[in-house]
Amino acid sequence: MYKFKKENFLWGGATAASQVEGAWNLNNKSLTISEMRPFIKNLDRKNIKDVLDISKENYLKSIENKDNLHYPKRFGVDFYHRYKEDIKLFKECHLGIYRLSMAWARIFPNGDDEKPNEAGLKFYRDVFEECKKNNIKIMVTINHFDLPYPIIEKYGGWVNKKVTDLYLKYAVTIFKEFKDIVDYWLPFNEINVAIWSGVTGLGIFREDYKSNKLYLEACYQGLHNQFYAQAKFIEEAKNISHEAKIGCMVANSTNYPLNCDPKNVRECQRLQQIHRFFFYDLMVYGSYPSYINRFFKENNINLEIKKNEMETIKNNKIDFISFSYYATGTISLDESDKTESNLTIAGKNPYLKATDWGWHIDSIGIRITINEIWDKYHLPIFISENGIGVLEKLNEQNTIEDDYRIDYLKEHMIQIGEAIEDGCDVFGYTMWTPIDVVSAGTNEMSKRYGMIYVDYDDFHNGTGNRYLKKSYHWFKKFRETNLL
Ligand code: BGP
Repeated sequence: MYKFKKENFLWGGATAASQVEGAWNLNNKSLTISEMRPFIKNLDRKNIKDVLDISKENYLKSIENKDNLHYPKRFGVDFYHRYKEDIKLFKECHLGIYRLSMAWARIFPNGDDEKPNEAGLKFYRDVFEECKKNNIKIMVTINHFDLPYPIIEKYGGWVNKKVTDLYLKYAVTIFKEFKDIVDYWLPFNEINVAIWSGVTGLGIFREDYKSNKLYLEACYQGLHNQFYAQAKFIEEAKNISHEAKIGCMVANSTNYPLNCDPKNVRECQRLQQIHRFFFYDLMVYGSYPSYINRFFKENNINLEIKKNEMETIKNNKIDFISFSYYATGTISLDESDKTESNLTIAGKNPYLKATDWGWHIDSIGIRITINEIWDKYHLPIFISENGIGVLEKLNEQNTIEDDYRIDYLKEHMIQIGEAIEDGCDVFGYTMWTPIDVVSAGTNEMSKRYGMIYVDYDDFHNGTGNRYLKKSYHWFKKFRETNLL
């Protein structure tokens, strides 16, 4: 038995609006980019390129949906109508914090509306009040992969600096409205995903650019605009309330060199800088690090970066670091076996087992990652996503004996405990996810992460009823005893 020693540690769960809410066109909400990706039958789970790289034409076809395809994120798990029941279940297993995202499209459906949509504000106020009634703290992700489509149609996504203004209007509106009830804020989910999927993170279509170079340039420009938007939001929020706690969120794709050949070690270092550390470095130190400037130069990437934007970035830094951690991969310059890994492709690791989606299971990696991030940045750390996706079916007792999930969570939680003993300041953890949700990457309902089972299939057939898995009872007991 392992005793988790840190007191007042925040244990909780995370979800995202487009993966749980449903009610995609109710009460004035507009369509979002995540609701324009269809469910793909006969999907190759170990190669999800086709799902991620759907064409602009297919995105646009979804608007009229003449082909009658199923768009899972339009339905989620109906949290919009069932949130009271879900929050009650969260409370009963002692979740102390709930990380959820707000849908921009519920608050400013067209992006440039003059006034916020009252129905959208009311929905989130009701949800937040329900959390507080149940003694659950709240962390809000302001934007989690669901840019309203009208903003893409009219402005072309984040490559356009005008979107920064629209975002600020939205972010500052909800901050003013909810600053007294929300405990922590994350301006963007997995900000680095933009470099793997411009459409997901930035609303930028590959087809709109004549070459790879121009597309890459647009993605980095969009990212710069997000860095500035985040810093400007921090500035405005702190002017309204000094107390505001605002962090970043990065998809922490830790990779190891495949072996000790220095060529591979160096390549691993280079890619980790570009894919991971660049984001933390910029958001913690407030300037573009030298290695990314070299990368821009070598790839002929020219960005429009204004002096006042860099000043704002320099002067308004994050209070804490948060990241998602699911899996690790390997890097090698030689041709090596590849596998899927949270929205990216990674080299295989012969020492690790993998899930049905090819994601390596690596609990020690979370301790390594926390130590690395703490040593480099010395800012408090919050693990904002961690969990395991599995194919599951209810048994005759209407439950699931998900010992593999208990093992996964337990091993990762022990390693977090060890990282804290190493001296790292980690203050909380929200598992992905307390309840089954639609998958961000593959749009499947059947890729289940929850401790609570939801009775919907990939086509949203089912009662939507909630059932408790074995892990739910295990987690509840852990919260009562601190024993793992
Ligand atoms: C992260 C996202 C989440 C979540 C998770 C699991 O990238 O922030 O939204 O879904 O990954 O990914 P998936 O749903 O593709 O298994």
